[in-house]
Amino acid sequence: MSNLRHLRIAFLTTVLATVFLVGLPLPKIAIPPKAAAASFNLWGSVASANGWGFTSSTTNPGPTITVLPGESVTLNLYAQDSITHAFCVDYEATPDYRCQTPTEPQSPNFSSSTTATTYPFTATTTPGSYTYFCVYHTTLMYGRFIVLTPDFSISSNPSSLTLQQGASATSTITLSSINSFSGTIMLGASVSPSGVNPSLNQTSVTLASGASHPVTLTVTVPSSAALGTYTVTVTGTSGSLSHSTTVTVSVVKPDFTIASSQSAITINPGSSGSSMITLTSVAGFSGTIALSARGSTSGLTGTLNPASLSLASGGTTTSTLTISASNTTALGQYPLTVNGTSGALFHFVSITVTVSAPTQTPTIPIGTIIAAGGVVIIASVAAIGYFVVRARRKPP
Ligand SMILES: [Cu+2]
Repeated sequence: MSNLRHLRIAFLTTVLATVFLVGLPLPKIAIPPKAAAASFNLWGSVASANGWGFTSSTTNPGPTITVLPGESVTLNLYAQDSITHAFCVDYEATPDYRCQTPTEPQSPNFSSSTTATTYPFTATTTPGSYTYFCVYHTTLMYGRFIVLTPDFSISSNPSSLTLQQGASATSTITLSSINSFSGTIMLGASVSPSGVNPSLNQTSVTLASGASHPVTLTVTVPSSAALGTYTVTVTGTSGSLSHSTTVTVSVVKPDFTIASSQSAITINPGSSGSSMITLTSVAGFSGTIALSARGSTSGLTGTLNPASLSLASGGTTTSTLTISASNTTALGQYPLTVNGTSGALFHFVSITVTVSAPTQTPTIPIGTIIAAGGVVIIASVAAIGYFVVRARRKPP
């Protein structure tokens, strides 16, 4: 009985612990960026062709080896000519072709054309363009050894903002490490011409090697700001490195546009045609727009259905324009204007209306009339002849 009770307690404890652990968010484990590592196969030769190669085909100077500062480099060394060589990087600005170990990395001797001699070393942390060479065949076997300069990039998304007076919006500024850059970047924002206010949620960012970091730029437009275009520049500085990105800010008045699906329409006197009128909100406009149509002659009328529309911010709405010409409208071309009014805002669109005579039924060509007449005559003669013959045959 006591055993069963213990089991029950153990079971409940396990269930409770599981429920508790599952409910907890997973701990966020920061994974450090993988240390940069590079591997090269390198062949050396002084027999048929002097120099070095990433394949058994060698040249002098050899191929350029490019690495990151402090990178772990592994060389798989082969002697294409089976002669003894040794690889070294000369870190002097002007190479002296002497390997000053341990500051200058020197590989073991290698002489096999089939089995690689593996040589791992760590590249200098000082960026620059250096020379590698064979310890035994110096100027017959050398090449460029480049240690890239760490840097960072800065970019904005979106790179342009359209705002009305009194509004604000954000753009994401992204800082990214290039060539194993790590360090602190100081950030600043400026605007030209002055009038809108940029602000950053961080003024310094510490980047790890290979990492990216977003910063939020908020642009606030005072209600008194002049309409126009402003350029916000965000500059990041780290030591001697400096990069910037821009965000273009357009300050506009809320407004609307008016358009017609047809710019020209042809109708007959006494009939009608139609076109679709489209209203579009610009820069956050919202409100009621009254529509009216006016023809340049009394015989032409335009009616809109609906004649009053409410337009939402960022929206589009349509109304059907019906154009009618009276029976007495003189033939010709007339402009017809559709006006849209909302408070002090006014826009219009013009449509060219052509009032033309209805198309006539085509007249029958004279040849057809003559031919038809001929058929009638022949048929009549034949009919008369038939009755005459029949009358004669019949006995009285
Ligand atoms: Cu050599």
